[in-house]
Amino acid sequence: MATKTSRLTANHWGVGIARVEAGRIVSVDGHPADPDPSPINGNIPGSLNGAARILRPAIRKSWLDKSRDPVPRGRDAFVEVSWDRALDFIAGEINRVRTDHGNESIFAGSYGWSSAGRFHHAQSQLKRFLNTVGGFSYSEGNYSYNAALVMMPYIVGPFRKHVAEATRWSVIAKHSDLVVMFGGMAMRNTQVSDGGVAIHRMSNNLRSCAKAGVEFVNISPLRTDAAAFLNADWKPVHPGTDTALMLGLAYVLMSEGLHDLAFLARYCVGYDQFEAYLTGASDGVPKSAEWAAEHTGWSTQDITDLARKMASNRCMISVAAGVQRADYGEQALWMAVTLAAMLGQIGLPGGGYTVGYGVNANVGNMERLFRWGTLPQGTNPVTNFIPVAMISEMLLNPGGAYTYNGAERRFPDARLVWWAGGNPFHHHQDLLRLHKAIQTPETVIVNDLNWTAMARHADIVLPVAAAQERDDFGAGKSDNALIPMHKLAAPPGEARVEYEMYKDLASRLGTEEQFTEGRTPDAWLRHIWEETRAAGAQHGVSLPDWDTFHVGDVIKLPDPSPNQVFLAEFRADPASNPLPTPSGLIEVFSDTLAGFDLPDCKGHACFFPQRDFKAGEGDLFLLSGQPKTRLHSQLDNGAFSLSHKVRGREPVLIHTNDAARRRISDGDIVELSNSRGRCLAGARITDEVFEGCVFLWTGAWWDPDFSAPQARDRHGNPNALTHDQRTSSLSQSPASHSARVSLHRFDGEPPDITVHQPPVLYSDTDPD
Ligand SMILES: Nc1nc2c(c(=O)[nH]1)N[C@H]1C(S)=C(S)[C@@H](COP(=O)(O)OP(=O)(O)OC[C@H]3O[C@@H](n4cnc5c(=O)[nH]c(N)nc54)[C@H](O)[C@@H]3O)O[C@H]1N2
Ligand SMILES: Nc1nc2c(c(=O)[nH]1)N[C@H]1C(S)=C(S)[C@@H](COP(=O)(O)OP(=O)(O)OC[C@H]3O[C@@H](n4cnc5c(=O)[nH]c(N)nc54)[C@H](O)[C@@H]3O)O[C@H]1N2
Ligand SMILES: [Mo]
Repeated sequence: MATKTSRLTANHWGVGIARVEAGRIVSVDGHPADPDPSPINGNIPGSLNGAARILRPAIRKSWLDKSRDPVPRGRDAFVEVSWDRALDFIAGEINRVRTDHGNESIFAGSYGWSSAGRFHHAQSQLKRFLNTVGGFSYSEGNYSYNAALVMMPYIVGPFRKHVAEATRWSVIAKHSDLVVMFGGMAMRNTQVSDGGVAIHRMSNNLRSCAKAGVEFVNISPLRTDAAAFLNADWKPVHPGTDTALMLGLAYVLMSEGLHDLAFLARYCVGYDQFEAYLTGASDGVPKSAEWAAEHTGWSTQDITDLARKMASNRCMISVAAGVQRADYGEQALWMAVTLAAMLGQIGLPGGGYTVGYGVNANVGNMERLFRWGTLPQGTNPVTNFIPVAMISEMLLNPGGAYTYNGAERRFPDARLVWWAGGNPFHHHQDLLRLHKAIQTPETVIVNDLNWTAMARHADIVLPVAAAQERDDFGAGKSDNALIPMHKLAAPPGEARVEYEMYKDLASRLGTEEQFTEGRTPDAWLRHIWEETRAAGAQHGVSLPDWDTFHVGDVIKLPDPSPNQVFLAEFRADPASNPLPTPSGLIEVFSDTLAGFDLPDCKGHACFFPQRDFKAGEGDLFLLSGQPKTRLHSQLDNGAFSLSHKVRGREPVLIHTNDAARRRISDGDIVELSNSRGRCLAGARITDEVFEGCVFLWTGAWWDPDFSAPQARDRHGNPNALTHDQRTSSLSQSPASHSARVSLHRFDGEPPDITVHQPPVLYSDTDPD
């Protein structure tokens, strides 16, 4: 038992059981109890033992030399130094910046997924340490569903709570006739749940729906965004036009009297103001089926038919999280709520709307029973933060003004930037702009496992242990499993556990006792586990002691609400169970949002055409969803990720007709470009992508060739091409799905990929 289970590891994509030979991890397989384990585990051995692993602390050469003519960040060589030297530099920089400019000038939001593990969580460790030395500016929100986080509270209530309360798939199988999926429901994404997932339930739960005869409509540019066994009706829209389609559907409901006026009157406010927009009374443009057809590519008849079908069946409207990651992404969310309100099925089993099915393994499948123990981060005396997707904006406009969530705000003057557990050169848009923006701070520090593009933009690079190189436990944020995690191998080279490194740094700055509270990592794990046990006991769950748990198997707990129906209590009695909105009701019109008086988010859902489309950028829509072969950019140099590349480049899906017009064959290297940048990718020709769209997976490590036009990326990172304007001035969310590009075959000799090899490294003793 112990020999088998002592090789457990928890990853965001599932439990792994490792085979270790001569101190090295040679393979990681799924857990036998998992019906649908993720092959992403296959990336672990190659990446942890790969050439790109950071082995020693390193300092950017121009920074170390204090060069008057520095090589820009991201292009420079590095000098490997001792830990002592690196930590001395960092302690010196923290002291300099906080003395001369105040702690607000230390920016350490560090957005990113890092690794599973309750104790060794990279951001928590960094934040805890920095809080002992006066704090830091930070970031708020995420790249996943930020528009919902900011807007939903005004119109229905807190988004995260609502995702946890999503109607369960078992209820849909029993009660729904029809599921209309804006953005589909990509099975590839349900491999993942942050913090760890023990049982991948989505496939079986969706199969039950198919078996029960539930019909699915897949409104996504990718056919494969609906599992084949659902036999979904694939009816894509032009990207960015879901709101227009929903308006067309709403118009049909209204004009045929199919809307539920009793529901709108009892549970909503502001339908009349919205209707004035729908009919065109307020702006002269009726949002008719004909109008919607022009924008979306659907026929008038199809819009009319679907509206009637939705009204005459128990219908669940689903909006993929990714649909809001687009220009004016708030509007599709608000319009989905509005359309569902008009159908009047919100709060009924199998009816209403959900934003976020498919965004991870658990939505609609499972929820957490109680809160797990956690490493306390302490208190941050600095209060200034930025909306997470304004990173380039902040770096380029220190002290500058901006609008967010109805308030006028000011950027911090970030002099020292520290990133641990995230990769902005993966997650942010318009990477050439970010490359320029990140030249502005005085010092950039990055901790990572591998020489990612972000690590290459640092002045001080710290090599850290991977999740498989330290003891911990995993527990999904929304999955009910507790997973022992084992130190399966020693960190390579001089890589260290981050806690130990912060301890040494805190000792240099006089805060060691505050940081450690006298605990070793093992003592912290026991402490956090005892907190978890106590929380379990309050919920009637008896958990074993740490030593028993850590050598044992995964502990699975039941869903606290397996028959959950979203907003059922509100529907049953809205007076006793009001929504936490200003009116207590669903706000089809919001006085608060109207009062913000923003040009790009009004008092009700509106359609705005995409910016690139209006600006006449390239002739194809670029989509860039999550990759099935990895988590974002993590372990991109692992075997499973590499196995899907085309001649070393990230595959781009191109429709057969779009390829034929450009004389592109499957397996060709192609170049995608627009006014912001360009990249190479490997052509995969298919009828599974909507004609007029190209789909390039996210996560190929950015590999700019600074000798080529627009520093062409050799590898296929879509963020070489996306814009980094935000969804709107309300939520300032990322809008990565709204780029237009040109495409052609690349006939030159394709350059080698360099980013899976380390940068030029000198040793501290090298003369020069
Ligand atoms: N074009 C486009 N861009 C997108 C998206 C899109 O759809 N299209 N999606 C967006 C979304 S939804 C998201 S969530 C973001 C994701 O963006 P990120 O979360 O930034 O991406 P990851 O690749 O997960 O970055 C995690 C980094 O942490 C490192 N790491 C892992 N474990 C540890 C550790 O223990 N310590 C330290 N110090 N580092 C560690 C990994 O090596 C990796 O470099 O991307 C966004 N970007
Ligand atoms: N394997 C794997 N799984 C993951 C992740 C990963 O990196 N790898 N990342 C995780 C994270 S952090 C997140 S946030 C979730 C993301 O989960 P989602 O947000 O649900 O997924 P995406 O792949 O970003 O987008 C879903 C689909 O929306 C479609 N789409 C894009 N624009 C439009 C549009 O304008 N209209 C319509 N109708 N459809 C559109 C695209 O075709 C895309 O396939 O996935 C999680 N799961
Ligand atoms: Mo995400």
